[in-house]
Amino acid sequence: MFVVATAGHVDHGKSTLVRALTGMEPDRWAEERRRGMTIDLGFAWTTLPSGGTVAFVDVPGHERFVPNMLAGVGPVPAALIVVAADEGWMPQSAEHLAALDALGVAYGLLAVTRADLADPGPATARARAEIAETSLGAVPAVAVSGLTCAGLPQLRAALDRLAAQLPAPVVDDPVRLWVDRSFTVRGSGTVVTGTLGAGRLRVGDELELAGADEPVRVRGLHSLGEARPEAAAVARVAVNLRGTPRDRLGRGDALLTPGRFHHTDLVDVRLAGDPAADLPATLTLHVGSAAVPVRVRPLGPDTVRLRLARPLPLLVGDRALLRDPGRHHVSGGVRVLDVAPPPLGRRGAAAARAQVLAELDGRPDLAGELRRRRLIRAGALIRMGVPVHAEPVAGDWLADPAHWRGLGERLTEEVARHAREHPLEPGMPVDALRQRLALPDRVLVEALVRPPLRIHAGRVGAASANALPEPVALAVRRVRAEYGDRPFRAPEADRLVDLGLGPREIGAAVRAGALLRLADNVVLLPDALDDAVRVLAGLPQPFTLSAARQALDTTRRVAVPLLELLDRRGATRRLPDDARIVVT
Ligand SMILES: Nc1nc2c(ncn2[C@@H]2O[C@H](COP(=O)(O)OP(=O)(O)OP(=O)(O)O)[C@@H](O)[C@H]2O)c(=O)[nH]1
Ligand SMILES: [Mg+2]
Repeated sequence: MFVVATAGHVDHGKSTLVRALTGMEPDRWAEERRRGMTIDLGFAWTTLPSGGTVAFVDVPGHERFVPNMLAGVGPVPAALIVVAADEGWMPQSAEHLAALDALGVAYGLLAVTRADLADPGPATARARAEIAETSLGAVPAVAVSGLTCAGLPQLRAALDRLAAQLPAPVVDDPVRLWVDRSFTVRGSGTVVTGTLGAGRLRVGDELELAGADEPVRVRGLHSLGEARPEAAAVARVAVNLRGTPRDRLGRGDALLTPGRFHHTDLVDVRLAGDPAADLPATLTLHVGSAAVPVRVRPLGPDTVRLRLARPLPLLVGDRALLRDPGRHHVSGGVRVLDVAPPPLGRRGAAAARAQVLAELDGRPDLAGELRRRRLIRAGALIRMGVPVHAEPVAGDWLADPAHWRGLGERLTEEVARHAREHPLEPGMPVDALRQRLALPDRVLVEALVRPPLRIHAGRVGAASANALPEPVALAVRRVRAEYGDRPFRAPEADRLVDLGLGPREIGAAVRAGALLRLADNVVLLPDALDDAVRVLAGLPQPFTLSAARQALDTTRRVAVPLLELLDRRGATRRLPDDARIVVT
């Protein structure tokens, strides 16, 4: 299927032509038929000579209904421009064409209607000249009469050729279905319709609806008036939503593949064509089927920041148009450059931002995004419309390579500085590092730690065992030299002071495994435990505290806590009479 929107001045014969081509009535409302004028969008379809299907979105031509017209053409990439032979080029011919141009519509056909009433030549020449200046370029023209049906076979053939030119839809893309109509069907509930330009919908799918906390579920699907289990782009679809009240959504809302779109009320855009230095401060932004008031803040010569009155699911590269509803004037097309732009707080920030924007063209650019954002989750980029084809540095975090290298260097410096300032601590706490480097997630700190640094017990420090601060390491070496051959003699309190081993130093040495603490101010070298078990095993079993003290050649000050530690570790067992045995 391919979808074409009509365009053209009021009464030039758009609906008559659609009716003649399809046999269906595009003017759905009684009021439209009574007044002979289209007010809102109409939908009709027919089979072409090739066997393919064309669906029409028929738009109103009256200037009052231009917003409805824009909701119809927004999501549709091809246009059937209708000009009456007897009236020729008229104001809404021009305004509709300006809208198509602003949206960058590149595929179209010209039908010069009412050719039974006047020579179609002049109207055709003028219209083709006007159209040639726009994104549509040179388009084929067919003279027709909706009354006599003259020219309809040629128009059908031309539609077939147009269909063949259209780029193939991307059916793997996420769905963003702009709602153009919503209504209630008795017994089924809420139904919305739209033009599915990309992706695929299935009955049972869960979709996201902006502003709704809960996902909505596809209960039924219709396309071309028939129920279907699935519909792939391009298609006109009617979606029945389970359990969604009718007042929850309407024209301008979008049904989305969950998690794939960023809802934003702030975008930086490039103005197409003649950038208007005198752009009004408030305009209406039309994108998809949505129309949202925006405040315009000029940045560069052809770039502006738009503050939207409500958030929309926009992507980098989206085309939209700005219109001044008061003046009935399409101010121009825009291309979305950034859907999550930085705030402009500081002086000079706007000028700096303008320079950044000057480099952007609306094509998603991963390397550029990383350079500008430095650190961002892959999911956030995907939701902006930037495909991610880079390895995360940690979790789903992506980093600009230069920034990441810089962070690694800063981490090393911070750890070294921390070690100098807190020589007795076994490294810098991961969370302190995270704050210091202003990182949003501790997995990033963990990923930045490289040998010889390592993470141990929530701290980042040197990996080697001699990670002990030098004064403590020296003191431990002296203990070893002095007590190596009397391993169960612990230095007395005053000796510890001489050695420079206060409680904090002892704590550091114990954490590093360089000393063994039996009690306050009672420390041994760490191999003493195994040695003690060996000596005690050589005693007649069971043995008394006093026998142990003698065998170990030590004092009660050491022997009591040492045996208690051995008990706790299960190396010795204390019997009811206070004697012990070595557990083998
Ligand atoms: N003689 C003649 N009359 C036509 C032809 N096409 C349309 N008309 C008449 O022109 C009038 C307007 O036609 P519509 O098809 O309603 O025009 P429209 O472009 O859909 O108008 P809006 O939707 O209001 O913008 C009607 O009275 C039609 O009968 C044609 O090819 N020949
Ligand atoms: Mg009409």
